[in-house]
Amino acid sequence: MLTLHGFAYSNYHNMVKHALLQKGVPFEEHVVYPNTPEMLAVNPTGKVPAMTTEQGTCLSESSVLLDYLEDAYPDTPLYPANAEARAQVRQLMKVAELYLELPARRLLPAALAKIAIADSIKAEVRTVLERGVKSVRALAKFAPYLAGDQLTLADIHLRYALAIPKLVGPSQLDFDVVAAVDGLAQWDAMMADSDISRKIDADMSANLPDFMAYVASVSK
Ligand SMILES: N[C@@H](CCC(=O)N[C@@H](CS)C(=O)NCC(=O)O)C(=O)O
Repeated sequence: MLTLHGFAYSNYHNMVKHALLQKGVPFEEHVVYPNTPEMLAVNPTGKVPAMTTEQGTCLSESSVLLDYLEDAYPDTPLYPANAEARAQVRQLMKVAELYLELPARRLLPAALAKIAIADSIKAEVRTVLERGVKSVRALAKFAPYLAGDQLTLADIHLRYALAIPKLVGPSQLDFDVVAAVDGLAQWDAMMADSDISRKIDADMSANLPDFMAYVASVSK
């Protein structure tokens, strides 16, 4: 059986877990934290998530894992069949990662461990987030899903890419990224209202004490 390595508080882990559940692919979860010997044994970067395929190959990088699942388990596709529409889904995913998730992540130490961050860095992060917000405004169709009437990987990716901007935006920048895009709050509520999202959110809450212990152990 396929194994997903990581932990339930990780938004990147949850993107892949959501896709696995959506596609109905059987898998087991191996709880492991970043940069530990166990994680490094399955992913040389030490980052979460990684996957061991049914054939025993170790793979990492969430976008690679998502594409692998589409290739290896084509039933219940999460990309549209049409090449342009697929590219638009990938464009939304890339925008969410580069201009929302990654910049917001720079403020995570401030939000989680109360580590001081320079105002100049906060200003840089805000500029990039504004680019992301403008792009989502332009690209998302909300019909009712991001790319039209079918749920795609863009929806799954953005749901979890928004986790960090939602956490750090209001607390560190006084900037509510979700409220800044018309329709995004309604889409976010729609995405939360599924058995899969509820399971992932419940697993995430249950993992919080262990995750905070991990954060405390690496912040020493
Ligand atoms: N580009 C990676 C990013 C994964 C990532 O940043 N994961 C976080 C957990 S949510 C992590 O492992 N952080 C530890 C570190 O950066 O050392 C992917 O898409 O899988």
